[in-house]
Amino acid sequence: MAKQEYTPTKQMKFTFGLWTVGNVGRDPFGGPTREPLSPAQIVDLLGECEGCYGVNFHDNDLIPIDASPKEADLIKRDFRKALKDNGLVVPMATTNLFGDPVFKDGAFTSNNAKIRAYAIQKTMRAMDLGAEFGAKTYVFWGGREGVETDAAKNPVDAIKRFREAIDFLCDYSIDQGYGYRFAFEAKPNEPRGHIYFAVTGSYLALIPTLKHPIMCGVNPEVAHEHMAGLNFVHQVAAAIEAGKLFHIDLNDQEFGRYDQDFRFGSANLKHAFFLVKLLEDHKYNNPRHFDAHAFRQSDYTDVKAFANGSMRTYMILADKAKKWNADREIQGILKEINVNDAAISSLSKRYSSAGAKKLLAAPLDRVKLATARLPYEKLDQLTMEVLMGVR
Ligand code: GCO
Ligand code: MN
Ligand code: MN
Repeated sequence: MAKQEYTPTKQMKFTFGLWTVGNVGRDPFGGPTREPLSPAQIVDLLGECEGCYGVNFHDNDLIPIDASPKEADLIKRDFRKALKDNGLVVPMATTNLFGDPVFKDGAFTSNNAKIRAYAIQKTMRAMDLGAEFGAKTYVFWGGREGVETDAAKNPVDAIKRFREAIDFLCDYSIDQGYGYRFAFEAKPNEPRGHIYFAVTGSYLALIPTLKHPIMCGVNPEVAHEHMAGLNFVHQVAAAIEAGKLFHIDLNDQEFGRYDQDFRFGSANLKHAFFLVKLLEDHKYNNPRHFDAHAFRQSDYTDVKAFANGSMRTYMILADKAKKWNADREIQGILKEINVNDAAISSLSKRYSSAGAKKLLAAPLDRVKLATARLPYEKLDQLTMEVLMGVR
């Protein structure tokens, strides 16, 4: 592949959040290392990153929580102009239900009915704001929906309260004709000691119990499942198989560490490769959102390198996935390990009592079956060689 073919294209729907490239480098131990940029300036920065498709926001990334209506109008005007000037869209919006002290013990799952109502009210307003800019995906990340001690909250009530809020907000979206699809984002901890709906699978189990399951899906994030020590690719596969992968947060994370939000592909390249291969093989066509931020040491020129690098890594891995799929030796091994037998499959694929009887009588020799070759060392080495660029 020629070098310029790694250049990202709009068709890839690469997006960044205002809070990602606009991150000022604050951490729990130190203040900002970068001057804050206005939303319009962040859009200008992304406009300089070739192939970037869009920008997402929390309500308060765009409009500060205490802004006057007049201030809000000015910010929106500048933001809208920057979007137009830079040819960027807003595919996703979300609510900040974690930053303000009112949410210190949760939003939709708070023990206080007034705080739960305020969280729903704030989300309705944030949905109005997202719709104003054309967002069609609405993300729910329950950053404060959890506990440090289970003495504080009933975890069964928490699920019921969360469901109640989502059912209400689905109806609000329908009522307003917004056409949103809701995408739930799981995280096991940080900032809470324990967050409810800890993994993507928790939301996949919740969705069929909602009032409007069709409009609800998931927004898995690499780092969140890796924080829990899980295989992210398998979580995403479950979402794809259920038809629920509405959005994805791409970043990276060392296993067992704090929430690092590293540039996509920068920590676990092999996992990133299998993730990209999974998305590309299944023709994933929703936004590919980089929910990460540049190192605290970076200046804004380096932040652009971070944004360009995120997209470029994805493009390179997509090319590697193509190479893997086209590799004859790899395909030969896949053929060898995938043993097909139409006659036996016709008995085991769908139940019938006659078929079951035949299957019971089938001569399946376990000792012989166990001798089939599984050359996975070879297959994995070939995979690594594709990744290392020598094949
Ligand atoms: C995090 C989360 C957030 C969410 C965002 C959108 O770990 O802080 O990933 O960045 O993705 O709030 O809902
Ligand atoms: Mn995160
Ligand atoms: Mn995220």
